[in-house]
Amino acid sequence: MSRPAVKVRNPDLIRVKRCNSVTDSASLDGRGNVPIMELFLCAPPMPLLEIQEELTMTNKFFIYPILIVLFISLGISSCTKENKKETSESYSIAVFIPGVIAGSPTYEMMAKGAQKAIEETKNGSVKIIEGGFNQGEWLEKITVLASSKKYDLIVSTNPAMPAICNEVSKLFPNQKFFLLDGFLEGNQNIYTFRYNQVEQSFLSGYFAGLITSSKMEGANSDLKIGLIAGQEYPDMVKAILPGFSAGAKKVNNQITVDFRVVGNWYDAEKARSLSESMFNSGVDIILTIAGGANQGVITAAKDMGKYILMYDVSSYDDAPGIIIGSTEIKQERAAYEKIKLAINGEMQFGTAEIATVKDGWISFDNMHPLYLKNVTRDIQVKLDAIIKKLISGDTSLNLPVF
Ligand code: RBF
Repeated sequence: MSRPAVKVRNPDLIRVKRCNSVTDSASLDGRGNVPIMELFLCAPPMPLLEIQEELTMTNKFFIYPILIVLFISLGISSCTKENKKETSESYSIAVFIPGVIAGSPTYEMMAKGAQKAIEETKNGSVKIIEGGFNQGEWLEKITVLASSKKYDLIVSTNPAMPAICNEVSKLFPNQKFFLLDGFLEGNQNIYTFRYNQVEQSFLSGYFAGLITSSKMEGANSDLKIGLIAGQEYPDMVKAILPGFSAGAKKVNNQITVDFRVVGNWYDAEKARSLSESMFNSGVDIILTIAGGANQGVITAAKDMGKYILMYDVSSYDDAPGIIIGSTEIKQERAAYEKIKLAINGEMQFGTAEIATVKDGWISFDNMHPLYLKNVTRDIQVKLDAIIKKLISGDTSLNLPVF
């Protein structure tokens, strides 16, 4: 892990290093300096005293008190250095994007939040790394980041990342991780922040149920709604799909969900053809959670005069009258606020937080002018009532742990 590199004014001091752990190049900062705290921790104070022997009596009079203060302050900072950074404003983050940013709202929001937190940190630095769509390479890429020991914190997002980072953590036990949209408890170097996606998809399903049961222009008489996912993964099949179905069935128990999987997070053409087939089979609204492939779903809905429901970030303006509903998660805020905590040494590593509607981390964008214009008033009123119940805590939905 990189530590605040305090510039050593007297290069001779570097010669006093005696501890093996500072002989490896990873312990040097980018300019080849040994971080002074590390120097202090590993080398006994003796060498500094040796240097003092050369000082004149007059100098000693002034220098000793300064050295004592320096020792005390370094001693205090070394005791707290594991988890506390308040002694220095230097902080270095690697943001690992498991995929690409373009087209993936949760990734974009994470990157923005991290940048904002670092902009407010004197001597802070952030490096954003796109890991690409080959998921088999992510473990290796995270390993490379951790082994560089350059980053105080590695930040990432998606439900697959906790297991990957847990593996890397075994090899690099000093590396800290902050993982959004994922869940892992008990690793003292990992803090996770997961959204209650049962609540989020329940809201989506309830809204889709109201639309398919309605007499709105794009709605037909079939009680069928759709969900397209980039990939089939535990959170999708055990939280999002069941929540979506439960929400719709709260409106009408006869409603069925047509669930399809693109197989990746970028193939818009495949997503378009899947959507076309779903709309042809009687689906009138699709919830799309497919990253860059969402564009294909939107194209099909535009061509066929059907409806789209977005997830995580509201984007009504991308297809007015077609995108008619959207949940939102406050991922940018979460990245920003939690990284600030980490910088201040207050992140609760080893714990896992669940973010809910009640706590304000998940919502439905029911104030957007295009929502208010395109969705009938009776549907708005019914949706508002459910949102209110989740906010007040009258209704809460359990997120399974798996
Ligand atoms: N969501 C995206 O928007 N883009 C992606 O590239 C993406 N890749 C994912 C890869 C894996 C292995 C998993 C488990 C999920 C991925 N997601 C992706 C889904 C994302 O993390 C999140 O669950 C959904 O966006 C719903 O909030």
